[in-house]
Amino acid sequence: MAITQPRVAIVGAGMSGMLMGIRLKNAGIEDFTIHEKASEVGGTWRENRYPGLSCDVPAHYYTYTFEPNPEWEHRFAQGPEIQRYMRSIADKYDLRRHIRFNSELTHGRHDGNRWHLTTRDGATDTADVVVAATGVLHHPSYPDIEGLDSFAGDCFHSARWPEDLDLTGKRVGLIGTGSTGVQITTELGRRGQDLTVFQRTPQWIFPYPDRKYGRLGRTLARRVPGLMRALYKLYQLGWERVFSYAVVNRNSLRYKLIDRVVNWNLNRVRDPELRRKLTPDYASMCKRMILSWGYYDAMQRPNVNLVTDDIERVVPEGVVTRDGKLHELDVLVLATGFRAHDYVRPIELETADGHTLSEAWADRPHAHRTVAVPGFPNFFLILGPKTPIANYSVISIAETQTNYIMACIERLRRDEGTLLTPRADAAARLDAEMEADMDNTAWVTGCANWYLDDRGVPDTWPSTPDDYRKYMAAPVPAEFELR
Ligand code: N01
Repeated sequence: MAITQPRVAIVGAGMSGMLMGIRLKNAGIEDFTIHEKASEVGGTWRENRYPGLSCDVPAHYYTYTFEPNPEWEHRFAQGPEIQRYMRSIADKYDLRRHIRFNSELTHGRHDGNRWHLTTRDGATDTADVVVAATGVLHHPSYPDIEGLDSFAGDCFHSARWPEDLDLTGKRVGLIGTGSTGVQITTELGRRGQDLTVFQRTPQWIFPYPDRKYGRLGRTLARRVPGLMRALYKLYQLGWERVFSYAVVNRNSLRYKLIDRVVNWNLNRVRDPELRRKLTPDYASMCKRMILSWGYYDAMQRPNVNLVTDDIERVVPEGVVTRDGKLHELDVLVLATGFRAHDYVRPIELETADGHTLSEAWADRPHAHRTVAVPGFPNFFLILGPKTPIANYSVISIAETQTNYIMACIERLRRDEGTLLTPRADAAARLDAEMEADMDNTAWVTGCANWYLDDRGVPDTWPSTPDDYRKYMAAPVPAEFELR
């Protein structure tokens, strides 16, 4: 017996959850619910609203391939623009009637036939197939700094920026110099804000200029849709054949070229002492490459102060560094990143024989071809373990993954059997092959970065997006058990 009309539950109404909903609709499956813990779609673009928020992947490439957007206003779209795009997708594809807002899933149990899901407020749902689209950079990572709770002013994580915060006349402290910290610094620096940046590790910065798309450009894009397809291809080629190729081939000419550019960029910092403080002591691209045209300019402004002494503790008045200096502040921003390896957790999944996902992932999260987990039938992840996630469009990667998941669902609709589970031996073999390929990547050249798991092995795809698309072209029947 097959499941001709499966009921599907999707977790999360961000970019990838909505994409999954569209894929189901295209396949004629209307019986699905998207559980969204918040009250609006958009995921990361709904949650983040810090000053300077933008996407460092060009907008015309950070777009669903089937939904080019002539309304982009910047080469690197700003957060609100992307959120508008996400909302328009929900409306255009009539997804809202499938979304249960304020529905935070906490638990899923498979009874041998179907998944039984429970939400935080006790509501339930039942599904043949569950797809987790919960994002990667989602759970804020808070620093373990003595006295942090004692700070008298506003203190918050970058992903929890208060909606009505007025920074006029305030002394702002910022901990963290990742992509987020760099974007905040660039924007607040430009605005003339009194800003103290606490840097633990300097970053390599690739200078790529933003560009405003005026009315004429947007009209042209509306009238000539081929233009948007051409821009998608152009940026895809640039980002995937240069950045993504270089990061996994660190002996390549392309890597050396990028290395020269970031060194040239650093040398634009005029003050030798400031330049010294901003000079990383690790290879370029070891941490995720940061693209910014204005960061060093902001750093050189008189209203921006760079502190490289270690933070000793936080006190009500501000931050005390190891040299004993108190940096007095009114606002403290924690741009300290995310727990990138949690994936679908803390949602707990339990199989019919009582095994949990926490147990299966006790050593580390792992997945079959990044999207399915041995032992967990009819369960799929988008942007799961070892997903390619570097300097390219994660929308493009999610498109590849949702095609693969749809092919698995089509198998359930067509073939004899109702439970599809990846074989543990196939998953382990492929995982080992991926890990053996990490040596040539820049991520393992001796810096701390969020790709690395507890063993120091990158939890990401070790090759190019093109290779990933080939790897995910179609499910291999022998790698799954269908019962
Ligand atoms: O986080 P991060 P992020 N004391 O983990 C520092 C995506 N993103 O939010 O380097 C002092 O990169 C930490 O220092 P160190 C993008 O994929 C995309 O910036 O560990 N400092 C580091 O400087 C990105 O890569 C866009 O020594 C502490 C910083 O905090 C990912 O999100 C925009 C500390 C954390 O950097 C994460 O970026 C923004 C402590 N105790 C983000 N703990 C796009 O444009 C941590 N740090 C698509």
